[in-house]
Amino acid sequence: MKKKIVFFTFMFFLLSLTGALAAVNISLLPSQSEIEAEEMFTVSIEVSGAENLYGYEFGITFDPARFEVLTVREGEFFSRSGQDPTYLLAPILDNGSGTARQIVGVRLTPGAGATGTAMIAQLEFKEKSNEKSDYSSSISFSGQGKLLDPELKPLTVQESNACDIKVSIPNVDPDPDTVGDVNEDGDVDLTDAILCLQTICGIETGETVSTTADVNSDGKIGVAEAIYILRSVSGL
Ligand SMILES: [Ca+2]
Ligand SMILES: [Ca+2]
Repeated sequence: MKKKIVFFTFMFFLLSLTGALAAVNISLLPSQSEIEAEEMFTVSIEVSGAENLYGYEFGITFDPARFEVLTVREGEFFSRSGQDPTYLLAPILDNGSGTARQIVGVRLTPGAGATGTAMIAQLEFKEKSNEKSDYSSSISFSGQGKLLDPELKPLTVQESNACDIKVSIPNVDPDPDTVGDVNEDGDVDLTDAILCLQTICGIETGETVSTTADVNSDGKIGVAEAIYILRSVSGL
């Protein structure tokens, strides 16, 4: 009998411990699982199973050769779509080292935390690599991060999930018959070079700018084509 009491007491202790560690997970969720070169995308910080969440602090790390972070904004969940006042500290964005630090948000209504599953903040990124082929790269939390209740006591985070961004790079082999001929008139000449330079400067000419003139298989008409054409015209 005594053994049974000890067993049930132990089981009750285990169950209450499991309850105390009610799963609060934080995840990084990309807006798209696959993007293209130079495309912008967002990564949301989502909290699931939060009870009485009052404040948070996160850091994010990413490959600085491939991505840059543009902005960080607060998710609607934390302010209950603007009903409650909140404060988002200005994060420290360092695209040189590939970090977004001090992503800190706090609610300002005394004693009232947010409960549920939703996005608490969102980061906007841009792909910036000059990779020649498809690749995949992770964006992850740097360190543990903190979730706080209204008494500023930490909530236990069970899982922190990173995300992978797949980037597809257009890979078209240059066609010797069309390479450098930006306006598709059959010749590679100064007009093509000028069109390249106008394209680089964002000048709208109304002329054809054909990607079959691409010389370096990046799917774009730009500096590489201008240099190729000018060398070609000069007989270099
Ligand atoms: Ca031409
Ligand atoms: Ca090109």
